[in-house]
Amino acid sequence: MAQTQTIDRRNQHRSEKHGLNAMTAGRTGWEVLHLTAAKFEQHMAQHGKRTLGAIAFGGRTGSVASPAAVPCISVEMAVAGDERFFEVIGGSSPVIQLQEADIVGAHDDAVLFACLALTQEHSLEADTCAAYRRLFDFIERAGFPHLLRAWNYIPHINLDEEGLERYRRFSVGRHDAFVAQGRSLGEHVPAACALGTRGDRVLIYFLAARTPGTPIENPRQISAYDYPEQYGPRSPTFSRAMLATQAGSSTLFISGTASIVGHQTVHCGDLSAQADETIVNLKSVMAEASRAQPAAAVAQTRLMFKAYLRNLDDAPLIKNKLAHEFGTDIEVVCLEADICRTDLLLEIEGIYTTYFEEHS
Ligand code: 3EB
Repeated sequence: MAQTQTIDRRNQHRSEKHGLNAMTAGRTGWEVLHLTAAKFEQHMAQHGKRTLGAIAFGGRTGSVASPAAVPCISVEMAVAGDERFFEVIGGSSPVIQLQEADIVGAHDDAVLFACLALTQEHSLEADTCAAYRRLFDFIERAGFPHLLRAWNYIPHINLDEEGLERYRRFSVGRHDAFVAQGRSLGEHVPAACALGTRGDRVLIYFLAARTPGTPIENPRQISAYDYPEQYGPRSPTFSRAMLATQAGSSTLFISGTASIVGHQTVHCGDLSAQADETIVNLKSVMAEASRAQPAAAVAQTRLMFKAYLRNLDDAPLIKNKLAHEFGTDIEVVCLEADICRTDLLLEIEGIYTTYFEEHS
């Protein structure tokens, strides 16, 4: 019943968009925000105490630091139309900060943010495996064993390293870590993305929860964890999306989504057609997720995208296509990044939040 309603409902409530700030200020629970540099400063001054973490895009260093007194990671990726862009993980007070070796993080009652920056010491697969195992130990010890979403940023992602592309080496290491920690390789793998950066360190950040989310697949695509061997010796360990609910709202983390049908890249070399196919895939995942939504009345929705483009000159076209398909009140940021298949020109990830009407 709910599946056909989500998009329409959002449009119906478009005029309420500016009520979001009031909702954000008075809300409890966690949320992901996408902010400009100016808004980030303002937001941190006001809400720093209940902030779990921040990710700065456009910066020059791939370092983990806490300039804003919260766990923070900096991703070297050019941002269309701006110097910097911030992704902020907002939580509820009290926020507990944690640090273990090279991992910094923070959690509130419901959700945990953790990040690390990796200097390559051995092979990329060995380093990735060790990093993922440390991250798994970290979230498990903190009491948040259920991975919702993982972001992976990898220098020279398409570079061949002794006969195997670095993305494929990364996939091997990640896969091995799931196996080594006794984690499921199919059901309940997190939503994720894997993109190239101009930096020199592998950056990984996680959102994890005390209770499991609901993984969502895309009927138009073979599950990534079932990809055939032609895409690498170990299949990528991610789900197409993860739905996480909290009191009053649900959040759909849509994984990096590209012009793939079945397991094959389609529209090689054609940016516009790849964008259209990607949008069909985004809609397909969202429709699939709406079937798993709680059967509560929708008060408002919010949709934001990060579009990764090999060429930032394509940003206006992508923004136009997304606005045309999803409405002009969506939030879109375009970032310059290499995509993990050499024939893909773009990849788009999303966060779709549904706020439910309150019951008394
Ligand atoms: C794809 O659908 C495109 O390895 O974590 C998208 C999202 C992709 C996540 C990952 C890879 C990953 O296969 C690539």
